[in-house]
Amino acid sequence: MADYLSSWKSEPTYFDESVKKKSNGTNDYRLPQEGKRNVLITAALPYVNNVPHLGNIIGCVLSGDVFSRYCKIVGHNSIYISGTDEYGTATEMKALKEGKTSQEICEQYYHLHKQIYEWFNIEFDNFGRTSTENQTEIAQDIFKKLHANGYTSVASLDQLHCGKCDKFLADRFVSGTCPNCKYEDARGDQCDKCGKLIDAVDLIDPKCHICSETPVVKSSNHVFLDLKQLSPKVEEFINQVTSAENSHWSANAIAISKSWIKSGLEKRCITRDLKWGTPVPLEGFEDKVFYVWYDAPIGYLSITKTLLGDNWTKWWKNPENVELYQFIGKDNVAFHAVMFPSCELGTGDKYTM
Ligand code: B3M
Ligand code: ZN
Repeated sequence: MADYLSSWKSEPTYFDESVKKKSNGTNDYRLPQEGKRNVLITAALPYVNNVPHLGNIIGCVLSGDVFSRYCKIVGHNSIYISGTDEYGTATEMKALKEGKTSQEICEQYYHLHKQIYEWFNIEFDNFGRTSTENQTEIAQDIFKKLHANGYTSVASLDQLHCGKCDKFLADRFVSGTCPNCKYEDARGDQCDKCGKLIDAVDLIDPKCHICSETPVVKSSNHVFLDLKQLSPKVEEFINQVTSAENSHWSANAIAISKSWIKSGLEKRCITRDLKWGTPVPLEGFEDKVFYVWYDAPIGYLSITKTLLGDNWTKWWKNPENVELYQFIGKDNVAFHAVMFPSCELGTGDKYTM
């Protein structure tokens, strides 16, 4: 990996420099302006645990870049935001495999991602990361408002626990035989052979992925987001955006989000028994973090804050004057079009959506 990194000749960290120059410490760099079209553009945040491949670049980063360059050329006022998605089991697993800490993995791969996009001359206004203070602040603020407004609940959940590692085995930390197709190396969240989503406690002959011991079922408390209660609000939002004359949602995005609404939203667990993630600001949850998919879309907001300081809200809490364009893959539609908007609406704050 070190060789791979040092073989990148592109010297200057080009957008850091430009950000420094333009912002000049005044935080007035590219804020929405009255009388202009203010266009906020995001590209899905790639997981930090892998080397980016052409699929990542073609899938959304390059399309977003083309659109952002177009906006700038025609004189719209726009910023283009992305960064690495750094929390969750994917990072913890990689760290275990490489004998490093999660922080070290993020440090290494964040720079690798950044350099590769620079090499492709992708012109972000900021390519940031999710493991920051700004992320904690905004993710906790949104959660506290959801909690205060009665959109969360706490319930006990059965999970596999490894006595030897003293660890609840979330998602990829456990493997066993798939209860559906009997494939012997199914993961705790999904079977790679038959593709079925799995509840880890249903695995046959489960084994801890770290030490190979047999885990036992143990229950612990988790926070759930009450999507059912939020469903009318999010349905109204989806209908309103997709029926607007200037709607730009893809046919895929419309079909996927409407089918989620149609089949009915259920409450979803938004916490995990992991160490690497945004802390949950609730008594009794000191050992848990937010689920990576609760956290990830908030990355767009926190990465904007890293660029603009408190002025981030001028883009993200300004629906009257800002148009938001998000470039994402089709696997990420439900999270961007249903789950995250539900969280935003549940806070009662006015977000740019
Ligand atoms: N990291 C999944 C992916 O890379 C996820 C996207 C987050 S976007 C907020 O496909
Ligand atoms: Zn174990």
